[in-house]
Amino acid sequence: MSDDDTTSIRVATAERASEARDLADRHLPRYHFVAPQGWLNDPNGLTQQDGVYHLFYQHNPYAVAHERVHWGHATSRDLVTWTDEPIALAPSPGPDEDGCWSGVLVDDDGVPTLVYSGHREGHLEVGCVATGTADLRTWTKDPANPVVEAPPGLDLLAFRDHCVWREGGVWRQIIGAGIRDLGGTALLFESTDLRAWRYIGPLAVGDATGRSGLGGPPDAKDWTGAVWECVDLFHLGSPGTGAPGAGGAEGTDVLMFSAWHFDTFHPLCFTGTYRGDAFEPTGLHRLDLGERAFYAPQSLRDETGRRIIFGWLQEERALSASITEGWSGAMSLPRVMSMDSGIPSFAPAPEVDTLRRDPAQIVPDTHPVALRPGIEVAGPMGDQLDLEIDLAIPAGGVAHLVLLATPDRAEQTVLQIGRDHDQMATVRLDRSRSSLDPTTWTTDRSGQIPVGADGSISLRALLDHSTLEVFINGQPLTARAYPTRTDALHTALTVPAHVGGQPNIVDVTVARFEAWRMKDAGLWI
Ligand code: DQQ
Repeated sequence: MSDDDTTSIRVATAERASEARDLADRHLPRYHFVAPQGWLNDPNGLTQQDGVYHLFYQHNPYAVAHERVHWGHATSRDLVTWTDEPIALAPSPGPDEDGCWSGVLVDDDGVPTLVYSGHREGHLEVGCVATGTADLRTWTKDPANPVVEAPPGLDLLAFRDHCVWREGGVWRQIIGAGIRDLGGTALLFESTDLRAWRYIGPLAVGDATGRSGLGGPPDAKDWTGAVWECVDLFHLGSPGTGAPGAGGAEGTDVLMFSAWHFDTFHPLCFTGTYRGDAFEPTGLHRLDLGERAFYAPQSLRDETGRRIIFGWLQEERALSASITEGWSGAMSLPRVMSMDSGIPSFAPAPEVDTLRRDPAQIVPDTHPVALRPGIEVAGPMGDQLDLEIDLAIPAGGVAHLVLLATPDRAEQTVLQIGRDHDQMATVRLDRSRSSLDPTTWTTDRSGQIPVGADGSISLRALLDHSTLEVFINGQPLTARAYPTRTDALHTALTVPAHVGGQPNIVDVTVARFEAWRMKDAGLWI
């Protein structure tokens, strides 16, 4: 963009920032990143440079609508407090005239370079590049755009989103796509200059039918989808750069993608081996049991070597409510990804703990409590909380974490954990009474989590107004809830008296229950 464009967008940024605070509603998260105003979706261009984290994101500053999407930009030194930066990319006449869609930032021998998808209504997206100043604040689109287009001869449903890395002296990238009647895919390309790209072939292909055993059928929570959005390939779990192809024998390669098809939105990953021009999957994993509430994740390897992931927390209420409030979409908290016995495992980055205040030991670890069916332990009041709970659930046992509840339970959001297998437990988020507002979504979210032989469950729940991020034995479940009553602030841990209509006779041990209120953080203007 020219200097004039940049200046006018900076002014607009300051104006929209101050308006944003006036527009805040009770459902606006206070310690998650939200855009200064308007629309936010995918995280983009994640990087850390000289200690500073850069979070770019899909953003419409002018309307609460997924239209004419820009790249917003924010910076942070601690991953939890963010400073608004000038808009990085805006649509302009040419291949991105209707939107600058998702992409990444790479260092091209000292030249910061964005690789992103140019969007024009009615066309498949095309790959574009823009180069930046050293402070990553001002970006110039390359006159050669588009630099990569869908390869001929493939019947593609979509072609967009980029993962770019340096390998063996050349650039490689995968672009998300979907091949009609086959499934989602990541198409592999190679280049010496980030401008001229040679198509190699599909790095991996999903199974839209779900009949091959690679993921479930179309209604399954691990269906690999018709299209893969936001593909991301990296090596996890060994020393080194974490770049694809740079991993040793230790650890695993990971191919992360968001499976999409009309009303299907869920993030998945394959673990396996990237070798030559192919990715051989050995395992398929759900990245979040909350499906669309944690969508389009992108990762970065930070300067300390951690694999950090952000995702887009989509709204789960009527768009009209978001329009009235003037904002839509939040960024997840930063999650650190690791492997635990062959399964991807996630935890909030420890930086999140710096937001804790007012600690409360509801059940100290020195005095565990055996909870009989029908008995409950009251937790803290609030909707801006961090809870840590250690439980031991014997076979057949069930525990409920109740959040955002009114005293009469007319509104409540209930996380149920049931030890229904030796080594697994089923987690289910019941939102049937989350809100008296009938336009909010009530769909259950559920899945299985690993449990040790002793039935121990380690649970962390981060509640920030309408956002809920829960981590249960390393498996995340993200959801949105929008209670209407001002007294929907109660929390409790309980063992239900009945399960599935039958009396429950199994006690659950609460080994520890600690809670904190959380400070405001997110975006500092
Ligand atoms: N969002 C972007 C696309 C991507 C989708 C457009 C995923 O590039 O495929 O805003 O949420």
